[in-house]
Amino acid sequence: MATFAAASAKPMAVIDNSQLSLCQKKFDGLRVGYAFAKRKSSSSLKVKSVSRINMALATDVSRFEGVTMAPPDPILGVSEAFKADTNDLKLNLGVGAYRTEDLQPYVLNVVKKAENMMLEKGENKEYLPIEGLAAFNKATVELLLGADNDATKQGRVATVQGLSGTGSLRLAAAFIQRYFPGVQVLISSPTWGNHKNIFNDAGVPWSEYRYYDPKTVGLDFEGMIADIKAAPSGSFVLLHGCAHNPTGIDPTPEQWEKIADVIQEKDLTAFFDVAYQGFASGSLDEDASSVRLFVARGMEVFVAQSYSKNLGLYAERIGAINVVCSSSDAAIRVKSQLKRLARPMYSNPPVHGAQIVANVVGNPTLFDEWKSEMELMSGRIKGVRQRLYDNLSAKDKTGKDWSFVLRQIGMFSFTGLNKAQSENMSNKWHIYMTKDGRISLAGLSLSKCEYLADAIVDSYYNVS
Ligand code: PGU
Repeated sequence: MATFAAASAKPMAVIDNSQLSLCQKKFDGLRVGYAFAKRKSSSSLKVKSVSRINMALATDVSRFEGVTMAPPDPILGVSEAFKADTNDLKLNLGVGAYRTEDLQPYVLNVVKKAENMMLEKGENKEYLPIEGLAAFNKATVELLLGADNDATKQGRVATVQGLSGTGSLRLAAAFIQRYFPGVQVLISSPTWGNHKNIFNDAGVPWSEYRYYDPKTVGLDFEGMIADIKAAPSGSFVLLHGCAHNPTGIDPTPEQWEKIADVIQEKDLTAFFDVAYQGFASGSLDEDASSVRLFVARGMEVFVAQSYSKNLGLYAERIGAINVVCSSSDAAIRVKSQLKRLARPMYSNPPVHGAQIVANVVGNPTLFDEWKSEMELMSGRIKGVRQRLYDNLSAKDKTGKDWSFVLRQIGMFSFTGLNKAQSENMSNKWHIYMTKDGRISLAGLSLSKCEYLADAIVDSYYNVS
């Protein structure tokens, strides 16, 4: 009774302990007060007292006492900290979201045009089928594998529209958990932080393969191959299709061939996460070459796609999960099960982003315009990369080689700053970044490069 007594001294006088414990057995938490009040209001207890009891129970005793405070998200939480900072110098290099040179969010012109087309057509807001918008699913698989791909023509690809990259990965993880229980997924060390959450929550065991070599600030290819070779046969291997997050280091085409060899020899299955198609090289086709190489070999693969970055549709939550199978029969069955998993999770996906993608990819004029806009975005990032490198080289009088900044690709640079140094960047310089030392160059402007270089050099040399 201690908790109830603490809630209010006065009303306790009218409740007898045995009555309450009886109630507690039947009803837990807040329902105790409600049920007790209902019963008592028809008998001896005064309504006034009852309502006070209810108040006491409802306000002071929570069913959620055992719920602990979750830590802020390591990536999205950075934006919250940035917003709370009132200093004019502040810079948000946390989340991988494209900004203009004025550091403003950017809505692509092709997206605006596609939305106008949708308005003119008077598109409705009916439910989509569970697998998503047919025109989107056709466009997305063609963008990924190429228009004339054999796997698509033979009906061997199960494509289901997903809630952007994250939702598509999560759906595939649920599929793995259901059909391959206990089978592990190998993920790169390091990787995008949410990968671990996704597999943890889906109940899929995971382990890491070596990827980043801090000594060379490059790919630990030997380590990667050795770890993949050592995986139990049947395991899934999560690979970043291009623009590896957070390192910005991708395997070369020759290395991709060797990775495919090992995966094939060891009877493993590749699971590609393609969140940056077009952002690594500026070319949609070139950035899909890793996936296309595996598919051309006839290998079965999972591919999660996202349109958050390349079409700037972050908030529309549009993406897809594709499972390339060795037969059309398998693809039909796999798709049916993906739909079955999606139905109780979110029923069916949102339509707006799907229509935008279908209109852009499916319209040759808009498609060409999109490619130019993407070159513009990736070109701006390459520009700030170069400027940052120039500034770092000029500011750092020790002669340290900062050329890794130029070799890394995509939205990010993996600076090599440790947790304490990254914290110094935020606390002293008001530059917000993830604690693993990653900065998003998509959130940097040419004019801020010098300030950033000062902050990096200070943090690198003056904080251990
Ligand atoms: N996969 C990778 C490798 C990613 O980097 C991201 C986004 C996603 C999937 C999922 O993106 P969707 O928006 O769900 O399509 N990573 C960004 C965005 C912030 C976040 O963590 O979600 C990032 O800054 O790392």
